[in-house]
Amino acid sequence: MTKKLYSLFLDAAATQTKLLAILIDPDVFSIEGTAKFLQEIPTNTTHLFVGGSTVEEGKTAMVVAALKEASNLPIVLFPGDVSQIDEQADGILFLSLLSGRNPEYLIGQHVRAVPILRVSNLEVLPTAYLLIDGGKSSAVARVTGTDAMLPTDVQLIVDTAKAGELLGAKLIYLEAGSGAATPVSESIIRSVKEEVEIPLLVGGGIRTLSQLQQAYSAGADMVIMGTVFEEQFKQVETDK
Ligand code: 1GP
Repeated sequence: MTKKLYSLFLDAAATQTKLLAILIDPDVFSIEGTAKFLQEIPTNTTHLFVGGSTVEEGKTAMVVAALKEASNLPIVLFPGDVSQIDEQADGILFLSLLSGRNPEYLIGQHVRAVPILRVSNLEVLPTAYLLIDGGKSSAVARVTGTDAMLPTDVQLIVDTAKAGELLGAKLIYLEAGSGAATPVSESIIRSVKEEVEIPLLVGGGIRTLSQLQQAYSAGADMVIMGTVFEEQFKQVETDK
């Protein structure tokens, strides 16, 4: 890849080109099915994200290696913790969970990541990460011991995202939680977009084309989809 990941985000935002990341959770991904999985995802996929709230040690490296081998798409780590950092990827979302007040996920894991990041070529993307209640208990809330923000607290969500930008985050990620019953609402996306200038990522519970388009038209620069393709692929495999 000649262009750096972050400049691709900025270019896309400037030209209104919408980005689509498919999230692969190494814990449930079948490495043998990599090529087939990549055929099943949308042709307009721009990024592969790899990560999960809890992933068996060593599994991320195997999945990233298999994806690198089979695809030219940029691979971005979306790690639940420091054990999921793998330097074969192109970049890493350096997530600070600003919706919560657990120091471990605000700064603790980050400090522990530095010895690894210092000697890797991963492009680090500082990301303000906000968990917003998606109508279902989420792994992020469970693992981090934090509460999701209430979707009705729009001003608090906007202020939190803005605080992230002022602290130096380069991306904002609005997360409803993997498999959420309700994705982040258009009004939340629109309100955050009006306030922040950095690229806006939205994920959690987005399953249909119309939900995807709604997120884009409300102002998401990138949408992240995981569960729907995980399930579709399992179905394809079962039907064989
Ligand atoms: C989860 O935002 C991502 O971290 C994707 O969510 O699995 O619900 O698509 P889904």
